[in-house]
Amino acid sequence: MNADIASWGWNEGWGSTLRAALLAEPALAEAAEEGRLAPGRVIADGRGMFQVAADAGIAWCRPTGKLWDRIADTPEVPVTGDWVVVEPDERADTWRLHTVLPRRGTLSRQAPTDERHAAREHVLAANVDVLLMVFGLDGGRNFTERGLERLATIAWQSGATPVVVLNKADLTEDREDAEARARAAAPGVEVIATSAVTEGGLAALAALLPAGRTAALTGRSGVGKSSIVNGLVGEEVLATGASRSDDLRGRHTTSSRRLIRLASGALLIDTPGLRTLGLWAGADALDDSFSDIAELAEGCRFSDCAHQREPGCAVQQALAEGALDAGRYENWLALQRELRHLESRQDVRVQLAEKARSKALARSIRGHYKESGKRR
Ligand SMILES: Nc1nc2c(ncn2[C@@H]2O[C@H](COP(=O)(O)OP(=O)(O)OP(=O)(O)O)[C@@H](O)[C@H]2O)c(=O)[nH]1
Ligand SMILES: [Mg+2]
Ligand SMILES: [Zn+2]
Repeated sequence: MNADIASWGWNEGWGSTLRAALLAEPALAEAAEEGRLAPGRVIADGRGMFQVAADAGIAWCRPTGKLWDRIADTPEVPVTGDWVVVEPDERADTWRLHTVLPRRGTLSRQAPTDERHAAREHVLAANVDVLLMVFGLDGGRNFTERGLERLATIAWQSGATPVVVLNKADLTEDREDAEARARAAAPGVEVIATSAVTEGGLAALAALLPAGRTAALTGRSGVGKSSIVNGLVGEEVLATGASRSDDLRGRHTTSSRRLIRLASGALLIDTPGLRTLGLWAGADALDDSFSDIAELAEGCRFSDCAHQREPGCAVQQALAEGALDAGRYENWLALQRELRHLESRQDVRVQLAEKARSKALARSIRGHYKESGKRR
């Protein structure tokens, strides 16, 4: 496998993104002219440090003070998958990271905070082309249609093409039933059943991962994300967890994100399992994950139909005729409520920022008058 950044997914498109980013920052453009800077990809991240693969090699990098002042505690902090500009230095243990190139898309959830704080975005991975939504067919909560609908909503927002992976197919007799349920819960999304143990389905999965493309795996802890990566690599490159009993449910095997190259040239981001997946999305996010309902809604008599008790509601009619599953409809309503609630919390945040700004402005105006008063 070659060590150049093309093998990490760099292409002409990123080349022009880089040129545009340098144009916007003259100081960086100058350093780049002098050959001191190079593009690289974040392949692991943790605690303000970022492991970057560049043509010069792989090194842990630290953002410059100037960059960190601007992005610390914001969603702009680099994550695995990001393309960045670094300053390779063979004499140093760590390199300096100067800037993050604009992302093609982010996989984001709502950061788990309590209601007293403003809603915040938690970026899980960046620049993902294919999102593998992994579930486990070992019974219980490792595969539910409602969980899939939530994850698919997040997936469509990421800009990646979602794929449903029903793993642990060796543990079920009802594989076909599970596949049918997945297809109904995620219309238009490819569904693949796999087993990391028998390796069944892994070839079909690999066929969806072309060279130079980046896929990320997401799903609950223990569904087999890291096992699938190992199966695709053909080697135990990642630690996997022993099957857990219920009292150990809280334990996660993977604790940080990592980007891994396959011999085929495809790139895979393994992520830790997450307990909560709050939506981070705009109001129209459900139009993709619930495209069937969005389509039905176009046939409602009133354009502002809430699809609950209105006359001439095509959604209610589909429910009554059994063409639309009641559980799916209820979840759609619930996710809609969640999005509206998120919007209102974001509004609060905007209001607070606005308030802080006008306060600061008032203070500086007051200061100005004081100053000029003194001078007079
Ligand atoms: N029977 C069976 N077991 C599997 C399969 N895939 C994974 N496992 C087992 O499930 C357990 C969890 O697998 P991991 O790959 O660590 O799961 P994970 O999704 O990476 O979990 P986190 O890193 O905690 O998010 C391990 O004991 C695996 O051996 C499968 O297809 N069939
Ligand atoms: Mg794992
Ligand atoms: Zn309606």
